[in-house]
Amino acid sequence: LQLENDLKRAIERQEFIVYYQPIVCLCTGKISGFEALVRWQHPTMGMVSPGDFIPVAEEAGLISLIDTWVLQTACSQVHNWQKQKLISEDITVSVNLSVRLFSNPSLLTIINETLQSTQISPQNLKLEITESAIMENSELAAIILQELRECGIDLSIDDFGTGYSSLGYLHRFPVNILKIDRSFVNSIEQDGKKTDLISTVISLAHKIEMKVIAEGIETPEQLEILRNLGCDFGQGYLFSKPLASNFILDLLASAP
Ligand code: G
Ligand code: G
Ligand code: MN
Ligand code: NA
Repeated sequence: LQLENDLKRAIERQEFIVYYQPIVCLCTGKISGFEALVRWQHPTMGMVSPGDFIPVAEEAGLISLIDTWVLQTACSQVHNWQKQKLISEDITVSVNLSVRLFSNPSLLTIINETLQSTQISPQNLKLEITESAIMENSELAAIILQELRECGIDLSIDDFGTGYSSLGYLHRFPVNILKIDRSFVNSIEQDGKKTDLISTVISLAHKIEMKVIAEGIETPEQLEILRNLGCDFGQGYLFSKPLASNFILDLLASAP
């Protein structure tokens, strides 16, 4: 309950920070975009992980507010980097959408207002939605996803493989990127079955014109396997952990 009360004041007290984790093109090795990941700098508890406070925020009905703040912050950050010519025009930012915000009737308005006020193009924004968010109300989800796609926003299925849905089902929805959950990437180099599974997922995804991002790449061996399987993009500690914006600047300065 204390945490819930603290959360209520966290936005106005400016205790949230957005970290950015690079998403790398496995063909070129170049950064293609960043995933925005929220952090909470609690005044006495220190850094609280989203894994710990997001469930509390959902319970307290605060998650849409937090997500909207992250969306706004990440879009204006990208606009700033673009304006200063620190990133090229095609670099994207991926923002996580909670089930709550996803099914909020004002979602489209929120997104459009954010694009307008931050002056970024819809092509620069990607939204990440979990399988469960889609499954919860799939008829409504299909409509919302279609509207978002019509705005020109790419849609990613986050944590793919951890839910109950299959690609055969998901491909009916207008989503165009699949993020393979890190539990499938973890120890792939010691597990031929995992490699076969990921290989099948990548082939199927490509057949239905979806791009694939592998999450949680930690070793050069994992990277090599995934690259050979034709995986399009990668994300993980091997490239970089999620970083505060000023550290992203250092990373960009030292990038090839
Ligand atoms: O960044 P981290 O490693 O701790 O993230 C833990 C979880 O929190 C992940 O599942 C991630 O999707 C989620 N998460 C991180 N940032 C956000 C956010 O801004 N909004 C929502 N809804 N979830 C987030
Ligand atoms: O659920 P979602 O994919 O949005 O969350 C991403 C989460 O994965 C964040 O908590 C982020 O900090 C974490 N993460 C990113 N890269 C790695 C990695 O290489 N290894 C591990 N174990 N976690 C990672
Ligand atoms: Mn995500
Ligand atoms: Na994920």
